[in-house]
Amino acid sequence: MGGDVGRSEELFERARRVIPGGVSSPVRAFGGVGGTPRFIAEGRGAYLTDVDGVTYLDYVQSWGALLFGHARAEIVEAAAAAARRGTSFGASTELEVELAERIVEAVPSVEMVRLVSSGTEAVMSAVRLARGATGRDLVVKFEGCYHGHADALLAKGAGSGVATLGIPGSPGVTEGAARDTVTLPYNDLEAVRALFAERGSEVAAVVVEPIAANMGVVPPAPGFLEGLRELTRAHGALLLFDEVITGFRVASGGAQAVYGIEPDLTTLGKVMGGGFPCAAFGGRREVMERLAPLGPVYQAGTLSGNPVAVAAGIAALNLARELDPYPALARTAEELATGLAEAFGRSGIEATVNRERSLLSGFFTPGPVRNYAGARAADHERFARFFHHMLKRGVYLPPSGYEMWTLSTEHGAAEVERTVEAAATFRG
Ligand code: HOZ
Repeated sequence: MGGDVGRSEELFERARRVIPGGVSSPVRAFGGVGGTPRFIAEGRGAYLTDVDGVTYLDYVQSWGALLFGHARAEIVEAAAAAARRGTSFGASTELEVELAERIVEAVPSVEMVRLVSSGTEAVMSAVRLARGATGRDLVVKFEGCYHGHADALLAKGAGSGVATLGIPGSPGVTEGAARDTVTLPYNDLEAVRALFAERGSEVAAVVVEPIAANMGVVPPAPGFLEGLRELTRAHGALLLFDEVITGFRVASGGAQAVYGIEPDLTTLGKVMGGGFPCAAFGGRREVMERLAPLGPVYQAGTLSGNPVAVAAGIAALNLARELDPYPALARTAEELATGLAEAFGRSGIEATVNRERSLLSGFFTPGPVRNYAGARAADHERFARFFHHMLKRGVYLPPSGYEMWTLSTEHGAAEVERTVEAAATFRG
């Protein structure tokens, strides 16, 4: 059960002297919920243990990177074996060819893929490629979606930590970058139609999370993704699905396989790296062939295709292929979502639990939550109280009402029951 935080407090104080805010990534600082961020000593399956020896049921799972829970033996062994053969070569390996082949085989629209080290890098590079391939500058994105922290994608309203901190954008993003980015409301196809009617010939790419998961979870409205596909095609713009979260999490083929829509470009990360820094962007051959060294669009990286990360990624994708965990994950998410909604209902707490496949999150609002305005209208102070209520009962939720709750294959009936029981005693 949540209790002593002495060692975490000590470490946080020490960290703040040498790391801005004491963290390597902003949301981890608990700014959205207050209190002391837990410093983690180790993880096993669905559980984390912090440096004070307290064990928590973990719904962060490295922000979606872990599909098979913490320290899954097959993944750890694959990475360790690769590391013993050398940790980085800066040259091609058989393993990276294998991972690329596995991605091309699994993700319907991807004919060629380039490996990189993070989701941010993947989307940033895919946007440059889209601009290079179309000869256009404008990028359209959606409020509350998060595509990493590259300038073009941070401008004018992003989700995740930017939403948690309640900041409109970021100093340091140039006016030029902001000018070349248009942000529209998620699920508002009419707004996209109007933008294309006015500036269609300027649009290089529409970038979208096919299931939004950085403003809490917001599923696409029926027809929204289909409409984006039609509009981009009609106007010679590229459609970029950011599947860093959904790729290999909602299905092996990602959200595009679930909805039957083929984007021109796709970005992947998180699950495909098995918990290591490994990400990718891919798409239609003729677009990908514009990349250096074949084409003029430049992109590179010393640690791209790193053999340890790639070995871990292949092990994760092997598990996904062998176990086909997706139907069970979606069922677990459904049970959890239903249990939470009933618990809040019994306590008279106004809440909306959004779920799509295995992705879910709760909002303290009667809802419905269909876009960022809806997510913002939720009671985030109540979420902060709920977060600490759960933490005290040993359940570690993402420390922000703008983040999804992540399930792994190690979350089963016992974990759902424990979570719902803890939520049932929350009084607001
Ligand atoms: N942007 C990530 C959540 N959507 C947070 C990454 C982290 O803090 O590790």
